[in-house]
Amino acid sequence: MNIGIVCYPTFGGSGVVATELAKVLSKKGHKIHVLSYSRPARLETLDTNITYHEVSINSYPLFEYPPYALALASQMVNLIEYENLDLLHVHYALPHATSAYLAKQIMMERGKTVPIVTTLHGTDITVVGKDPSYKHVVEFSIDKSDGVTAVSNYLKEETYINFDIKQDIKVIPNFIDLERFKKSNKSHFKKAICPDGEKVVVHVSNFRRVKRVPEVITVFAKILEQGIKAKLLLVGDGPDRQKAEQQCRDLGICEHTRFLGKLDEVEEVLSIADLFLIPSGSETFGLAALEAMSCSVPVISSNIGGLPEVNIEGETGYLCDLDDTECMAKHAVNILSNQGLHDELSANARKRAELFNQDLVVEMYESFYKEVSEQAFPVH
Ligand code: GMT
Repeated sequence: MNIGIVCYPTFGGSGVVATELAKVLSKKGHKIHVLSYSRPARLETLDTNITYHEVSINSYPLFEYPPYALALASQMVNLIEYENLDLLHVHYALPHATSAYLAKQIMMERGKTVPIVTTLHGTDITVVGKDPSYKHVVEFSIDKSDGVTAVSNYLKEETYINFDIKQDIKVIPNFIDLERFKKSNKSHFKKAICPDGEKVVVHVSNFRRVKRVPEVITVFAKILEQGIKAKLLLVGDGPDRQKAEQQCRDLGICEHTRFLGKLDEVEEVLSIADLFLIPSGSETFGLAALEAMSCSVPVISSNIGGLPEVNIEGETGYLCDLDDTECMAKHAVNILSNQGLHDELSANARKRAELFNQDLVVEMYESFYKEVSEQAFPVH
């Protein structure tokens, strides 16, 4: 198929999922056109089946707010018309689903139509989408898509609770490249970071408030208080980084904590991890947890959103109430001081990650594309 994929380019989960989907579909022989306002972080290498198109948005003295959604719709029209798209798949409802609806209407006036698939990822529903300033448009645009997917059962339910949507929503979870995300031998790295054989606790996020980075530091301080020799590696960057660094200084635990910044090869850090912490305040799926589990790392998470669909209590790790750092620290100490328990959880974590194998999940997208196309253009 000739597929257009629209996404945000930043380090957020929706951009990662969209880009990885583009790469797998291209390997399977589909022609992919990725449309974004800058090159997505994971679309770094040349791929003959993937063409990247940038939305150019010119400013004008009258525009205090340049109309990105319109420039995007106009570029979508170009792609549908000149690249002969069979289907347009937009990731994150706002404004992508709205621009896609507009592009489709324009094309219908020209006698051509193309099915639109919208994938709901997270804050497009749980935060921004239900904000009264956007709600009506988001609701309308999702409902007008020809096919809608959500990354977890939780997100599907949230969408029905918050919006008046008649469309069926198909749950297609996040997926993982099991070959890339697997525990590999990084003993040199481990020795350099942990010269005294300390345990390694890892957190990966964009350091927004929702990720609860200060709570990660609090849990880690409690782990140290219990006499566990450990290092905390924090991967990523964002608004809460300075606050977290200050917290480390205040707690006097800087020598045990390393802020590694944004990293592409997260799997290298996960390969030396003994435990992954994800205490998020909202998480529709938790791709970062899946990446850790795929590298055989037990996970301690909050029990909110879609996380219980990924991390299974007592099997792949533990889940605690939001902000219950005591509970998280208690389980962390237990895992880090009991090798048998650790080994069992890590084997289970990898096994569970295998259920989200990218080959299986991308096939789900392909069948959904087929289904949506057949509904849009029934064969008589
Ligand atoms: O909504 C966000 O905060 C960012 C969002 C995205 O679209 O980049 O991340 C979400 O999508 C990921 C991929 O589907 C999920 O794994 C994340 O759980 C989800 N983040 C949140 O819900 C906070």
